[in-house]
Amino acid sequence: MLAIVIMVEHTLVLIKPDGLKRLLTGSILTKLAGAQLMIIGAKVVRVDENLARQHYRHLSDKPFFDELVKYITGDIHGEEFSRILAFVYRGEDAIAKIRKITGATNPEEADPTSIRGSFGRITTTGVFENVVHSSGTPEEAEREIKLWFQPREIVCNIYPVRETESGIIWAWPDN
Ligand code: IDP
Ligand code: MG
Repeated sequence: MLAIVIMVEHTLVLIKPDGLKRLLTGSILTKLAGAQLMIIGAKVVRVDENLARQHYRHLSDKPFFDELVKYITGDIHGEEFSRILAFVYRGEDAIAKIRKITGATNPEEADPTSIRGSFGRITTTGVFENVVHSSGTPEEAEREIKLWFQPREIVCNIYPVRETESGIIWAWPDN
């Protein structure tokens, strides 16, 4: 008998400050809906420098890192747009499906029908303002989801939790 294994995955999507400033939320969510996944977490977040540095810690040795932190905290786009929309998507093959719709990191190399290919740009300071973030691997997704969301903010139980005096937290935060 042939067994078919369906890999249900979770992935973090962020709409970055440029996406919000340019009123792209509706267009982005419409493109993401093409993946036919389920949204199980959603919120608006004011990103401080600590969260930005944690999120992009794998890039801390890059020459563009400080500009990247300014971009994600909204420093470049002004106080009103110092925020990000964060989503957790769930479903079969979710990571690859969302990455395809997101497009390549460099907006000039991204498929023109992808989100980054349609809406991204490279600033004069060299930052790839590519409108959205999406997790690249299951390990990255788990680290990022635990960084951006508390267990109670997600409507499914996706990772082990533990109870403390101050509430329910991730059992093994990996940040
Ligand atoms: P990803 O967002 O496609 O996963 P990463 O390598 O994880 O790509 O980089 C995170 C973010 O850092 C990118 O989305 C982009 O905003 C910025 N970035 C990455 N590489 C460069 C670069 O070479 N120049 C300028 N910005 C970059
Ligand atoms: Mg990445």
